[in-house]
Amino acid sequence: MKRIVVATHNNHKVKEISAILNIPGWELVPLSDHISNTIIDLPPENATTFTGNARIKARFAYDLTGCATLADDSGLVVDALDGAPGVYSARYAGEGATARQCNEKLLEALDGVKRNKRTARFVCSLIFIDEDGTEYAVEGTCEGHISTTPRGKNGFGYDPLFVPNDAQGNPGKRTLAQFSAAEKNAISHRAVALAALRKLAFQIQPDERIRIVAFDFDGTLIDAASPVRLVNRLVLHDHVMSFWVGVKIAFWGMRYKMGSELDQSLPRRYIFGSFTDFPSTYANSIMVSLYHEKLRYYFRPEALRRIEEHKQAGELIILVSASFDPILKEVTREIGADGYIATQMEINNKGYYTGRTIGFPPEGEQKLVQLTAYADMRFGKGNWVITWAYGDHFSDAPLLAAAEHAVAVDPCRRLNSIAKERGWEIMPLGVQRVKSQARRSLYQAD
Ligand code: ITT
Repeated sequence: MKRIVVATHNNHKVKEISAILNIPGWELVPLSDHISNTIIDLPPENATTFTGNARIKARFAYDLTGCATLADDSGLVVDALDGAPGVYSARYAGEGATARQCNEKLLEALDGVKRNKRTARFVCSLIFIDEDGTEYAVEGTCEGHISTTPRGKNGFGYDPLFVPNDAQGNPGKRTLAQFSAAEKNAISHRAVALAALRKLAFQIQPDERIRIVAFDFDGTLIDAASPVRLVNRLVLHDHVMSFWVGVKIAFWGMRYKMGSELDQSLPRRYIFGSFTDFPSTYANSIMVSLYHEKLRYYFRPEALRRIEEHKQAGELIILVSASFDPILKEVTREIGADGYIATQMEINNKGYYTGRTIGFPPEGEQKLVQLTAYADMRFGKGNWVITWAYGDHFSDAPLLAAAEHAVAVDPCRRLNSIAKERGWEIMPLGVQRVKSQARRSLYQAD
């Protein structure tokens, strides 16, 4: 993934920008994280325009890092105050003032001003500097008015006082702090500016829906079942699980692969049952090393090839797997996927796994339910579509059915017949299997 360094110290901005921008193949990294967790002072913002200030921040970060850089300068422009606080929005009530103090000062300044004279707009100027130094400047606004009392707890800065107009341009009712994050990200000045940037610098049209490719992990992206491999390791290597429990789960794994209707919580219960005696950090390190020492050698080359093709076509890769969070996090990082959904296990306040899951694990119909919730939150309702879905087991069928193109990868017998019936693509049984020696050679370059 290529990096866009975001030149800001405002974490709210980073959150909003990350939720909106989503450029396939690029990741956003705050400047302080890029420079190994050091807080770097940004230069003084002494320009008189939003664009001028955004350019000061962007140039500074670009000169410092040599990476593609994005800077946002934004603020509130109130008509009755001749455009104040404007470029001084962050320090309207003095250097280092809190958002609450700025809001109080604004209410005082507008004391006695009638509702129809309280019109205002948020402005966001963005400067994006590409890796080769090319600069792109865009701006977005959000029209509304200033309410007479602060309302709502979401967002930041002047959100509790700013009431955006409704879709018809009439005065709205709720303040931005009463909007959910997704609602704000659909209409804000930052969203408008970022949509313009997506078009200008990345040629992505504003009305184009985000195209998601959903990939199951076990049996689909890899030619193995990670819970079964984990059990293997816990029995033979870490000696924290008894041999007979191991045999029981191996047998379960064989029947699962053949497509039997089975209780999917069984391996999870045994695995996390054996983790309850030591801290979750240790359990996580076992899962991470299992990935690096074993699982990554079982990637199906054809699946990796498909992923690269989807990335080239500008689609986002989201892994959806009932396997465990620490494993999926590693996979996502290594293959440069754009996100993942995995089983989250509960950790108690002493830092030990309790053996219970947080919410439902993403298996069966839950895969589609959770992917929908994730995408609605990240991209906004109606802004995305599942173009392709890949799975190997009949329990993946609801997810596959929701995609424009479904692919049954080396499928169990039941998924094989569902796929034939519905005309889904079938990646043939066994064809993608590579001897483990050959698999290793795939990674010799690492
Ligand atoms: P950086 O300079 O580090 O990016 P900052 O918060 O100082 O962070 P600005 O100089 O751009 O950023 O000041 C923007 C101020 O305008 C910000 O502190 C808020 O008070 C206000 N503001 C900007 N966008 C806003 C939004 O979406 N909602 C509420 N207030 C906003």
